Amino acid sequence: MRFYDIFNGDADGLCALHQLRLADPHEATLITGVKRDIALLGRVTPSPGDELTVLDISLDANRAALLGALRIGARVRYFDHHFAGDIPHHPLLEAYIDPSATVCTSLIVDRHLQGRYRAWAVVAAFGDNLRAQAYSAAGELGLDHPEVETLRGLGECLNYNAYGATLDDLHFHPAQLYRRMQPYSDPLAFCAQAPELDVLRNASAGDLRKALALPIEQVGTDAVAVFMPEAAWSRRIAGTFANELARRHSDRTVATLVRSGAGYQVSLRAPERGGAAMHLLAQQFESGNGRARSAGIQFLPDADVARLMALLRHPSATGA
Ligand SMILES: [Mn+2]
Repeated sequence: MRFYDIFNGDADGLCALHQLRLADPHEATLITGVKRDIALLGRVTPSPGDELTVLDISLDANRAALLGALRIGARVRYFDHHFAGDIPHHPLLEAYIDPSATVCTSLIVDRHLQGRYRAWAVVAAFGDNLRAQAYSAAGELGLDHPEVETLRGLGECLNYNAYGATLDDLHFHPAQLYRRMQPYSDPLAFCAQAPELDVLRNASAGDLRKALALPIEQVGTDAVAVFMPEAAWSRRIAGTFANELARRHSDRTVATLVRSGAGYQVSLRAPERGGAAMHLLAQQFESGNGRARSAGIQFLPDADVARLMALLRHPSATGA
């Protein structure tokens, strides 16, 4: 019998797995990748009796592989907050799925573990840009302000590291970061001892400086868009940059568009004060997906840019 830990390579995926494995240590084959690489379950060829733990990747996007694994007789534990569609009923499937906008996968795991490693869930919530939830969960831990800000920095660095078209764009393979985190039940101890964090902090600050120098386009009165060049730094910072723009333009929808061949990779953020559901907007395009506050389009062909701009101008017209 083998264990497979299959997880999104961002802060949320890493911290979800880390909490579960602190509670229930098992040597496992790690399957992960860049944040946008969500078709991870299909990379495993399970045998009967194998145990698969799947974290922070849409069930809907992995449905065929999931059904295949269950059919073979593998046991699957599935924690996620992305769009799932119908959740299959199967005696070998244990699913903890909550797509509400106020949770991330690590907070679902935290609930499951009754808060045992909550500080890591706080790190993940910051990484997924759920600041209100992160501060509220941190409040229950009795940490002082600088400690909470350290957790925020860690979450943002881990999240930043996962953005890229391929693993070559990243500073660290997410599995390598997970291995570095593994000995630490306390993220503050990890922060004090991990040189990787200095690398990520400096790199993200440098990438963000370049992004903030780009022109911001006003799209009607309700949205802003930034077009970014085809470069590894753009691909790495686009998500963090979109979060930063959303804070600076809290009443607007935000779009970052990174040039990618004959089109763009798009990140979308809802106005902080609430507004249209970004996943419904993204789903107007073939490769769009995500959540209400944060969504993306993997590849937007040049021919579709005008249509996206029109939808950003009048988001309610999409039913979003
Ligand atoms: Mn997540």
